Amino acid sequence: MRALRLVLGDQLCDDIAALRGLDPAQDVVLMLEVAAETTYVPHHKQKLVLVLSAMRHFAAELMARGIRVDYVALDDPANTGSFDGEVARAVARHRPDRLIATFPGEYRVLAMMRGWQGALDLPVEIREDDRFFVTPAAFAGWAEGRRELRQEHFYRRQRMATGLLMENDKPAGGSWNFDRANRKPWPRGKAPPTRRRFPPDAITREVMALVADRFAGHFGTLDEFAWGVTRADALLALDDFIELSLPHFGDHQDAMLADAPFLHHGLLSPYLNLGLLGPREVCARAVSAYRAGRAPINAVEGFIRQILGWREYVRGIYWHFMPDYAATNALAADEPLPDFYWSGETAMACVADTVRGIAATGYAHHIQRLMVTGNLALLWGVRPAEIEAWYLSVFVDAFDWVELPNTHGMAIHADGGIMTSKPYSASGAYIARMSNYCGQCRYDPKRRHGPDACPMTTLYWDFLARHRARFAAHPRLRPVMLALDRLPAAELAAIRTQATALRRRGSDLGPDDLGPGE
Ligand code: FAD
Ligand code: DLZ
Ligand code: SF4
Repeated sequence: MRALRLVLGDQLCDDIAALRGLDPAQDVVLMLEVAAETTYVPHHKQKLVLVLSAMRHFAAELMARGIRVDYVALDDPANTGSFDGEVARAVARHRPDRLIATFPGEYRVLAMMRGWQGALDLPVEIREDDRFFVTPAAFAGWAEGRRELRQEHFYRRQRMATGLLMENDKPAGGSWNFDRANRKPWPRGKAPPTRRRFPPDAITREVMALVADRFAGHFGTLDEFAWGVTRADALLALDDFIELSLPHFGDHQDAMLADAPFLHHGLLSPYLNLGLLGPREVCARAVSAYRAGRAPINAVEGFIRQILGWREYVRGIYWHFMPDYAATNALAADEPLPDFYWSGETAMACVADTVRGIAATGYAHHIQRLMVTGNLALLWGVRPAEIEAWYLSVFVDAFDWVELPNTHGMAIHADGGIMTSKPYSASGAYIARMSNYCGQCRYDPKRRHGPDACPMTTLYWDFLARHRARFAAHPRLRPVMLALDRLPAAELAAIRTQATALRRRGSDLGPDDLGPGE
């Protein structure tokens, strides 16, 4: 046996760097289900099923092609429960002359990998993860010497570098960004689309039984599990998006609709992040739809920007600034995460519906993540590590490299503006504009204080007041700061008292609002 080739749970693609040059006659592929990875945060049950079932399907596909796979299952009695322990056992079993891995998606795992060469007395090759358009080194080259980093600049450069949606060196459609056309709420009375889902097969059902038994206390339910778990499924999901939803993606990208977790978004992040789809092929399909006249420019540009712009930018930020990045807390946020993030027990209709949807599916779309749960955590002042652990747990697509910058930087501004220049703070007025939640809520999004005041609105004005000094000079926040200054002192005092009471209670619900026995 010569090379032992490690494939992690989010590296499930035939062309992953660690498999390149594989000699089926001599090499062994190593795949590890380990307890430490399943429990270091209380992952949603559907995330566990997705990752483990996709790993099992991928291993079976490799084996069917005559490749030797050493697959350590979670319930193997000899399983030591960690990557360190299982890599060491596999090296003792196979006595390879080298270990080949692909650059992982977490700083924590990279630190482990870097220890293996010394600990195992074996050459360890960590290959670049070239599924991404931009390497960490190339991002560092771009970031070097810039006064500030902004996604829009990075994105334009990537458009030029890749030629995606470019016509004679000019952006297709005459503009780099069509966001202004992309802020329409969901039309009143229009039913949400029926998106393609994937009924569990025998392997998935077996993993569901394992997860139900072993991880019963984890967040979320399994009844509606219907994520694809193979490349073939992921390709069908991509077809579904391109044909059914891409044409509407732009218009309704920011819209939220109660009881409808799936609108016209991609629903592709689980597949992209696991390796079942590649970002290049996904972008190519979207551009082909545009060229064929099957999707408008505002939709296709908006979608390409998410993948070529935001996805690559957040990964660049992660590897450029870790490990120090995670420890920053620019807004000195120090409140515990309210329980309703897990229970959904709140009278805030927007939050309750979002948490309910996540529990049932492991998914929420970007605006729910940013402007409902993220905005509330920002305004509430939740400790960064607690809200980050929540995001890493509850979404089926959550891996550290993408979850952390989105939460720490974009949502709660804990990085002090490294990733985005200003916080995405908003009052209930934004949610009222972009959703039908407020009509079903006991609160009034316009009220800043008093029994009917929307907690988002109360906390928004309190947030502006608390951070007035930091944000007063920001050009885009100047109008709201002026509005803050115009609030009568007594009203601002009432708002701040109410915000403090919410935080002290840890919920919008008082003891009288909870049902019997609670
Ligand atoms: P679409 O809206 O259809 O977008 C298409 C694709 O673009 C997505 O599949 C995704 O791969 C990519 N994309 C879009 N926005 C982003 C972004 N901001 N960062 C990175 N990629 C992006 N995305 C994750 O993949 N994993 C996470 O753990 C994650 N955590 C987030 C936490 C917060 C607080 C916020 C605000 C955003 C987070 N995102 C995360 C980004 C984004 O919300 C999801 O990628 C998106 O909602 C996935 O659904 P979709 O495939 O339907 O996306
Ligand atoms: C998220 C996850 C889970 C739940 N389980 C496993 C596992 O058993 N084996 C594995 O290889 N990977 C798992 N992962 C993904 C890892 O936690 C981690 O995010 C990636 O290895 C980083 O590249
Ligand atoms: Fe959310 Fe406030 Fe609207 Fe209620 S009124 S749904 S809490 S934004």
